[in-house]
Amino acid sequence: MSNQKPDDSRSKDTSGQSSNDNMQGNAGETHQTAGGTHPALTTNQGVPVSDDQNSLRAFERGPTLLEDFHFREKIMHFDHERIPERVVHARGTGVHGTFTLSKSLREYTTAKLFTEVGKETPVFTRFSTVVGGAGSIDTPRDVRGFAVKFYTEEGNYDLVGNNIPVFFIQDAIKFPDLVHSIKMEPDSGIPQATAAHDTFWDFISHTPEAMHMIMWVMSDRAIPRSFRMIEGFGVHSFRLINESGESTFVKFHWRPKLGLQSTVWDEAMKIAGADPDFHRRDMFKSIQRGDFPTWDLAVQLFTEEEAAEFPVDHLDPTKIVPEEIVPLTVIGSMVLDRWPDNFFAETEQVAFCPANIVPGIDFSNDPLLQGRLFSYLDTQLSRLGGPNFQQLPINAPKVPVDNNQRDGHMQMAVHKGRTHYEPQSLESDTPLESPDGFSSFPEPTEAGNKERIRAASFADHYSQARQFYRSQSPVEQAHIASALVFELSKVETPHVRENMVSHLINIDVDLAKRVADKLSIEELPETPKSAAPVQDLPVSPATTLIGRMADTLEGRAVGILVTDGSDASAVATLRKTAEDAGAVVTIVAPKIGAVNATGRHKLNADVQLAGSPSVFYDAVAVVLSEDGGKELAKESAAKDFVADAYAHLKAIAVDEGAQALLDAAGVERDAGIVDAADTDGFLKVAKTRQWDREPRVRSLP
Ligand code: HDE
Repeated sequence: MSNQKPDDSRSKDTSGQSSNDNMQGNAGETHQTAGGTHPALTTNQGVPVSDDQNSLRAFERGPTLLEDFHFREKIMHFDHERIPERVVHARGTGVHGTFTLSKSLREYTTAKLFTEVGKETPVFTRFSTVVGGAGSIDTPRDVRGFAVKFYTEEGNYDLVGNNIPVFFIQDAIKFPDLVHSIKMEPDSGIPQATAAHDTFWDFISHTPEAMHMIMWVMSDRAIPRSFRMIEGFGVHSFRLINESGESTFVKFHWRPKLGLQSTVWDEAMKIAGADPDFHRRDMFKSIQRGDFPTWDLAVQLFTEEEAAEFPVDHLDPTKIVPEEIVPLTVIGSMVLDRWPDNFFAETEQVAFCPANIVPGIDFSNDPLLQGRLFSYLDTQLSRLGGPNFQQLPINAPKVPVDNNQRDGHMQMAVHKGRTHYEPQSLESDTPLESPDGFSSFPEPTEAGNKERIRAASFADHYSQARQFYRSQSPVEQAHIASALVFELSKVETPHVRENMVSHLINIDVDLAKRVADKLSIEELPETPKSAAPVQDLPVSPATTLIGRMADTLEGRAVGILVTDGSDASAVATLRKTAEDAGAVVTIVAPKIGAVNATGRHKLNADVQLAGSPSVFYDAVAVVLSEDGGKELAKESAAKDFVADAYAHLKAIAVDEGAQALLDAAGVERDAGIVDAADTDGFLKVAKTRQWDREPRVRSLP
């Protein structure tokens, strides 16, 4: 056998010299390489390592020796790099930022973050999907988590919300069932990150209280365009407690400055393949370019007496308190402006808990909230491996922590002193309770029987589902119907589909008929008896999404498709117009780098066409020479680029050369397709979706 080794400059040769010999040295020393100055590589004991390329061998082609402590330590650490992912909300994206108060709630609360106008509180916000695993796609139809940790001067306050203001169930005891039904089925392990399968709809069809949430989840709110364009809701009612000890109920709302925006379903599915990290990347890039997403924080405030007049029980988390009944008051805004230094240390290890509240805020008796107060603390124990996870930098409050809790797995503090109990008389500087510390609101309680019970005031499961559906625009109603058809058509068991349709009858007969028709259910099934009369509540325009879109290109993306021969000045004008309107412009071409445009101009193509479909953009332009148009008309990626932009209701600016491509893609001109030279016209249509086009591109139920 030959002693020859592959020519690998990083492998150690038989002369005994390491390629990194110039990096040998003592801990604390530094070394120069082409890449700059580097500290010495050490073991976890701080011992400098001389060779990190080769394990220790008995002889040149012999076995590896167990005494190689550096190898064992390195592999041992690697073997344990993963921690259990979150049982729900596993896939998430976290960003640091600041909350600034603009209106004092002093009348209602003593919590300093909500009373001192101008006060800036650091925050860490994590957005997530609920169903999929940590490595799953960003754009499934799903609820988005919207969890904010406020590092206040009175300790950490977590507002752990979602982008939908209600929830599937009324009692936390049903949460494991809900989640078991929606996650992949346990025998097959499929499907990932979607509710579109039998077990979820089976569970839901036996859970009428979920119907209101189902309307929201089937709406376009569940397929957002960007985390930067979602609302956030605390969902439950909480209490604010003022200096006199008086309580006011509060519901929290986050409202994005960029307005709401969704994708269309076909687009969301295609994004999933083209860029599974679509939302994470969108957030990362916008922070990188200094385009910091901002939300207003608004509150709905009401008293116990006012709540008694609501048509629904505000303690029921399957209900909203419509903004039309209790308007929103904006009290401050949150700007997210700093990407974490390390994904694992921060986004993965952050531990939110709705029980983390500060003096001046308290819980309501919402039974879902009450269950959550236990669950989050409990789940962190297995996810983060012990009771000291609060000491991790991302979880640690920015104020001193001082108590008599000691020891435990991975204790980071070195506690001093002799006593860790109280009361005691041996030491002086030990922590004591303070009168201004957190105290629970002394809510007067009604006497009653201790029993497993659902309040009678929670019995109306359909009225707000109906209210939501009827509040939507015709386009949005069609999307709800079509989402239900999509989901239920993935359900293989006929009676589950029928049971679901039977609930829809109680919500809106027309909706039930539209869905039944597409599922070939010829006769509407019998309607389940509603436990409470279904009310025709007044519509709530605040619940629509299209009505909450901002008429802007700010924070949006425009893709311009070019190839050799494209008109450089037309591209430059379009680019400037879109950028001046706040959009990020990307030049897409069959190859990256320089494209030979007209007038011997070179156009710098940012991305390659095959890897950059039009689903990445909110509006597109196609600027091609006649030859370029004919050439691209043969490319399926180019045809998909325009056909998808058209099908996804996007504005398209085109020049004459683009016509051959439009023809090949079967795209017919309409009001959303404008001349590339008409920049004002393009801006106008690019700021929205071409809803009128939809009936021409897909048959909606
Ligand atoms: Fe959660 N939820 N949840 N949830 N939830 C978790 O805690 C739970 C609910 C929400 O970015 C878990 O740390 C129960 C409503 C968000 O890290 C777990 C119930 C709302 C996140 C848990 C609910 C939420 C979670 C899993 C029914 C909106 C992600 C990992 C009573 C108001 C936080 C973890 C992050 C995470 C339990 C319902 C929001 C298991 C028992 C309603 C945003 O503790």
